[in-house]
Amino acid sequence: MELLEHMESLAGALTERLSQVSSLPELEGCRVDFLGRKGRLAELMARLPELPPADRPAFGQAANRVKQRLTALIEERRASLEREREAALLARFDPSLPGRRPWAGSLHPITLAMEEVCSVFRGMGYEVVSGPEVDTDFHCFEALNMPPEHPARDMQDTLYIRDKVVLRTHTSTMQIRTMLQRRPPLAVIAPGKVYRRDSDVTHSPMFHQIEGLLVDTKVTLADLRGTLTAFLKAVFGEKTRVRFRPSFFPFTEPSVEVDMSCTRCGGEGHVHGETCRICKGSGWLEILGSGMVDPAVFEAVGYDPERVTGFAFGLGVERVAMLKYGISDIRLNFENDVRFLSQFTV
Ligand code: FA5
Repeated sequence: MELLEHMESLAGALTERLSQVSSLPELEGCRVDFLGRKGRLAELMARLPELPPADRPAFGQAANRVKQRLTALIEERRASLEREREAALLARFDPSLPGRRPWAGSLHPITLAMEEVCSVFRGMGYEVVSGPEVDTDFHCFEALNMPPEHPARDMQDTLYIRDKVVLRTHTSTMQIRTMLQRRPPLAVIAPGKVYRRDSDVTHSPMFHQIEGLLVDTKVTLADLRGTLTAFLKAVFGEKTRVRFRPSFFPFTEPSVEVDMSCTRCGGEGHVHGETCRICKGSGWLEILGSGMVDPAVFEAVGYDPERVTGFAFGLGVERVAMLKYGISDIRLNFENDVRFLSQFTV
């Protein structure tokens, strides 16, 4: 039975081939050659009809045996190739190397600055409040002493949702919302996002403000000065100098803008003989707007301006973060580049 002998010889042929196989893809080629649908075993099986019927059962049994043997040989070689591959990988692995630290997220510089400002005011007894970013014309302008034709509305490039509904341009909306909900005395700060049509290295269309409002009887401009000076020294250091300049906001009278000594040159205006690039040589940086709450605002919320007085202020959080951490371009805050973000820690 020549066919049977031929088949029995397959194991020997495979053993010989396997001794030359040195990789898993080569082994797969070898398996296809011997055991594949058009492989050597299948070819012999296809010749079964050539045999006399009496010989066919023995041939079929032999074929099964050979198939098992070939499969076993291939699996044996596969196991040894896998062991070799693992050993090669382990040979390159140095268990004495220090491990890699898992990457951990960090708080965003804006969040850090916001937290710091809020914690200073919490320490002074202020309560943190929040309100909607989409707000009405009434809360954003009208109740803040900016009636429809008021020229001060042009000071801010407003994004409208629809008629009389805006993306708030400042957190001063929270002055109105707070006073409509509560009776004095009150002291709140309101951090949050605000929106304006504005975009360059120091202006972003979405940015963060923190509004402060304190209302009681007998609140004076001296209280405002003391509070804001203490706040700026707490955030930027005891040596920080603060100055107050007359300004204008429709919702405060008098209004004052607050400057602090430059964080880079310490108020000198120059660093190593060169003009300071942060304050442009003036030694001062504008940091927030503030003032005594205008009597017209008290009237809009039903407070008696004869009985209560108060002060309000609003500061840009990006400004605080940029000065505190030395960030030169406001847009870095919004690009989500972890190489930038991971530099800031508490
Ligand atoms: C206001 O928004 C007033 N509501 C502040 C205020 C509150 C005054 C209470 C009086 C009483 P102003 O438009 O100046 O004011 O904005 C305040 C701060 O927001 C600025 O000093 C600046 O730091 C920041 N700011 C303004 N526009 C942008 C912008 N496009 N991108 C980033 N920060 C900005």
